[in-house]
Amino acid sequence: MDTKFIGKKSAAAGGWGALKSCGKQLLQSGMPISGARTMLKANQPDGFDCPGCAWGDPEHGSSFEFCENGVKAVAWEATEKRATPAFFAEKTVSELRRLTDYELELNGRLTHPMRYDAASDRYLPVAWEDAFAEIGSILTRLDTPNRAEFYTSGRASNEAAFLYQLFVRVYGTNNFPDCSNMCHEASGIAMRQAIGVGKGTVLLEDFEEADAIFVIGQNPGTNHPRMLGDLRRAAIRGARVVVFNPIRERGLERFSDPQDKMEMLRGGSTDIASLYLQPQLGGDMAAVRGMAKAVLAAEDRAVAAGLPAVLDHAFLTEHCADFQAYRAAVEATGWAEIEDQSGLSRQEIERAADVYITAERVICTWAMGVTQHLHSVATIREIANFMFLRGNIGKPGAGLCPVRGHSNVQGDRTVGINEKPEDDFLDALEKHFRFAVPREHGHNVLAAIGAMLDGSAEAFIGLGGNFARATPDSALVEMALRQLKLTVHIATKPNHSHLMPGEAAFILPCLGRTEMDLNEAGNSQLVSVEDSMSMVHGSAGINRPASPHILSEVAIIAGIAEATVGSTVVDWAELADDYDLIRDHIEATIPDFENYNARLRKPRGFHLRNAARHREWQTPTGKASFSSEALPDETVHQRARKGEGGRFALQTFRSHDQYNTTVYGLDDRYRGVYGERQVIFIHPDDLKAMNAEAGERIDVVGEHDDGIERVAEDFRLVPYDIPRGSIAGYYPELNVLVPLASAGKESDTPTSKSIMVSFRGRNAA
Ligand SMILES: Nc1nc2c(c(=O)[nH]1)N[C@H]1C(S)=C(S)[C@@H](COP(=O)(O)OP(=O)(O)OC[C@H]3O[C@@H](n4cnc5c(=O)[nH]c(N)nc54)[C@H](O)[C@@H]3O)O[C@H]1N2
Ligand SMILES: Nc1nc2c(c(=O)[nH]1)N[C@H]1C(S)=C(S)[C@@H](COP(=O)(O)OP(=O)(O)OC[C@H]3O[C@@H](n4cnc5c(=O)[nH]c(N)nc54)[C@H](O)[C@@H]3O)O[C@H]1N2
Ligand SMILES: [Mo]
Repeated sequence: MDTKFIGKKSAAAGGWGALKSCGKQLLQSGMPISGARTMLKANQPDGFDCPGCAWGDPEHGSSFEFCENGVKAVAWEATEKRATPAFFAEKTVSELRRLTDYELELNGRLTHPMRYDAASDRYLPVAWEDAFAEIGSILTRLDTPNRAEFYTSGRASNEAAFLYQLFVRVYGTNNFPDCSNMCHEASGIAMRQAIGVGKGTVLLEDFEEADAIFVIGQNPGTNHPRMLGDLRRAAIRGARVVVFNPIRERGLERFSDPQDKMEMLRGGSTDIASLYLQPQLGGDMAAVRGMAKAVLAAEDRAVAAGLPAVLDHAFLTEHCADFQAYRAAVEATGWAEIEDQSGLSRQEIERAADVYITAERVICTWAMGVTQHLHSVATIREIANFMFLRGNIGKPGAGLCPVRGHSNVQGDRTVGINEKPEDDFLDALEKHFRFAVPREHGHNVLAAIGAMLDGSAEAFIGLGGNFARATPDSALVEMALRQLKLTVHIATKPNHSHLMPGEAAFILPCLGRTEMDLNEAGNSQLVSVEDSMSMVHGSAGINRPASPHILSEVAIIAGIAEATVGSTVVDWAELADDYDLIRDHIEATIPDFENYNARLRKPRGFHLRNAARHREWQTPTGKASFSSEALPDETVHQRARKGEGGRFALQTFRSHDQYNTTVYGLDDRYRGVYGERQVIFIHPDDLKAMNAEAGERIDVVGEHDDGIERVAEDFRLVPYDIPRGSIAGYYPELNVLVPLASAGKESDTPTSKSIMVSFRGRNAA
């Protein structure tokens, strides 16, 4: 393979490159002085929760855990640059729309509440009271509350999210489209079916005891850098790390821990993966089924030879339902089908199964490479099946670990951001607050877009996030937002969603996690968040607010609520002035939050009980349930390979210099791409087969057959170590190619990792 364009393989992830990059980020973000002080308070008992990712914090959180991308997330929020009313006066909204995400981002923090003025096509400052009054008056005048959509991005604290869902339900709807719908929705659904709990079953400590860790469809080097520290420590003590990823991600190969002084001085690094397998896109269910087949075959051999069993029979008998049906399904799946669909050889899959069989304690982690496909729920059920075989749930050092994205996406769900709420929760709200809670299930992200497009939704309120850029079919969503009666964005920085104003449109600037949140009496307010390991802990900012004119998320929600539903059911102002009172309400309506206010103030917070971790199965069968689905008829990769050729299976992922739709910079250091984002990673032989040169520019054309033309223009082809037929490029630039009509079975998640495309020469058109 021509390795010229492939990122230099000798260097490890992390290390001096990471430190250098941090210095650069601090300078570019405009916060070099206060920066260092702010960093020292990230994820500390008396500091704020890092807004970067949802990985857990270590037991003794006293020494600062260094994380390059945490530094970026913090620096970008704590920037000294400001998007003031003068910034909005200078350009029309149409002009601002021409800026890239990166150019828009560079303008820094919002400082004033703004209202769109259609006559001048500009956002102008507005008084908070006027904004609240107008929003309230439009919302109350809608025919039904179901004509409004209330979006949440996963950064909102438990307190803000609880207050938000309370307001929306008092108002009268369950329309809660949420970033989770595009993220780990499939994990929650599959795990609830399999083990009765929609959350991961491991704690950080389990990583210290696991004999093997399977990392499927995830790039922690970029997206969860602190997880690499845990993988590295595991690798050093001899645990085996098995990776399934079509792309060779550098962080999963080798990692040099900036925390380890000796390693840094020696210029050394630690090998992370002991086995690195590169399946085709969407091939994981087949790969895991193959491993299960190998485990069952090993059991048969053991029985025949009179050797100790490979399966955990005690666990299977006492704790599991439907094992025999699963066994039959595995036997019915042939190796030819498994090899074809996974893109891996039987031998490779058997090697991975050997690691599993020889390990007493196994953890399996996964993220978007698993959840953003058509058959994600079935794949995660298959992962659970595989883990049941040797009882790898509910014992130390073992378990399921979906690695969450946004720092509080898990907490937001816990406190009620859910378009399909459980009856128990609604009953508790009704009893505690004494109002008629809406029972009809509401809209998720795709349903909300559908309702906006067909005119049945008229208002959009966004608690954070960048709805227009994070969702599929960008052009359609832009149109959908612009035809609404009302758009409201509660945000820290300007983004493209703000530039798609409805008839009445507001940008309401809020405090970020790093900033002090003071109440009327001048007392600092604490918020709380829940990480991927279900640890709930406090977070209090230390920086001065970006502007004296901005409010906390809680205060903004309370303002809108009061103007919309009044204060008879809930005294919003009182809650906004003392978050302890909000937590009292959470404690009164949601299980396992006993003594919330006291436990929250303990250094590491507290753990929300996970029944499956204790081998209590809250499933319909009362057991850990095997599923016995057949493999998908065809994956996107198998479909792309058929026909005349020239079709590819595209996945959209993150570069090293972005946080979702927030683009910090134009480099993707670990993949060797600098100064650009319009690239497509492709196997060198695929390049040759289509007579293309490395570096050639092409248009990427969507091949979803619904008659809609989707084109992403002007991308550069970059040869890369990726399976033939699979290609990759960055979100959100490629969201124009993600079809709204393609969604995961049961999860309804856009299939951002399996998009059928072809190329068109730049000169051909
Ligand atoms: N710095 C930073 N941190 C972040 C984020 C960020 O944007 N920047 N985003 C946050 C959020 S919201 C989330 S959800 C997480 C996302 O964390 P990740 O899930 O790591 O995010 P992606 O960049 O989408 O990477 C997907 C990985 O899955 C692989 N993959 C794609 N398709 C397949 C497949 O079919 N099979 C297998 N086995 N692998 C596949 C890709 O090659 C890639 O390595 O990170 C969170 N943390
Ligand atoms: N093609 C493709 N599409 C995807 C994905 C993919 O892999 N491929 N990934 C999906 C995933 S996993 C996710 S989670 C979604 C993410 O979707 P979102 O959560 O909607 O997007 P973000 O980019 O995280 O939102 C960034 C904006 O949030 C605001 N913000 C930042 N901090 C705060 C804060 O503290 N408070 C408030 N109120 N606002 C704040 C800022 O204005 C910023 O512009 O995108 C999804 N879309
Ligand atoms: Mo996410």
